[in-house]
Amino acid sequence: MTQRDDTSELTQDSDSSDGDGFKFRVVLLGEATVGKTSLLRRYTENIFDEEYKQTLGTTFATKDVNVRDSEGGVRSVKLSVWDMGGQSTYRELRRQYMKGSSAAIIVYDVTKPESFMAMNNWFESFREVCPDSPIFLCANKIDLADKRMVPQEPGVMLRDWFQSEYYETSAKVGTRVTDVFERCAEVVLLKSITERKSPLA
Ligand SMILES: Nc1nc2c(ncn2[C@@H]2O[C@H](COP(=O)(O)OP(=O)(O)O)[C@@H](O)[C@H]2O)c(=O)[nH]1
Ligand SMILES: [Mg+2]
Repeated sequence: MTQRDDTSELTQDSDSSDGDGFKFRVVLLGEATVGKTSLLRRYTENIFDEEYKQTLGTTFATKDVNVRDSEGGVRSVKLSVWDMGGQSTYRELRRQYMKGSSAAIIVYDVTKPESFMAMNNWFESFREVCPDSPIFLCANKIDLADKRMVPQEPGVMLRDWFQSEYYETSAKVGTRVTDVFERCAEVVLLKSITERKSPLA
């Protein structure tokens, strides 16, 4: 896992490609303690830590994903997934962090209704900065079935409202974690190829 604690080069890390390789920036959003860092570590390192360590500064991890394109060829996609820490309360920092993102994964904790209630704020602040980038919702911590407070229905409503995709995940057990990131890589790749074939400008 590559980690970096400063945000000075954020915009240089945006959607770009060299040769056959595609590189995309994806941001993790959502309230503190919903499991953003845990989802990223489960995906990139396949580990889980019960102990909560607040994310200080902004970090990212990269991972190469092989994605099948619409012609049946396999493309290598480098995802750099950004994980923002507690400074997300500063609006300007948050905007800098989101700028140039090809997609967002917005996470809530199914045991914490307030994290679900905050989803619209995250959605709107992302949409302001990235009007066309796809969004993926993670209803996380589904392993805590007996503590679950937010059922599937409101999650599906949010999916329709945001025109996003919805995943019920557990960073602890690993449920659907790879699916979210790989589907995200696929969607951003296909979108990028389509836009390149028919540039709007
Ligand atoms: N049971 C359970 N705990 C989780 C899950 N994901 C994260 N946690 C725990 O929730 C706490 C906060 O997780 P963290 O990834 O640091 O949240 P962040 O603030 O959104 O980055 C930690 O104690 C994690 O161990 C999950 O899927 N299931
Ligand atoms: Mg964190």
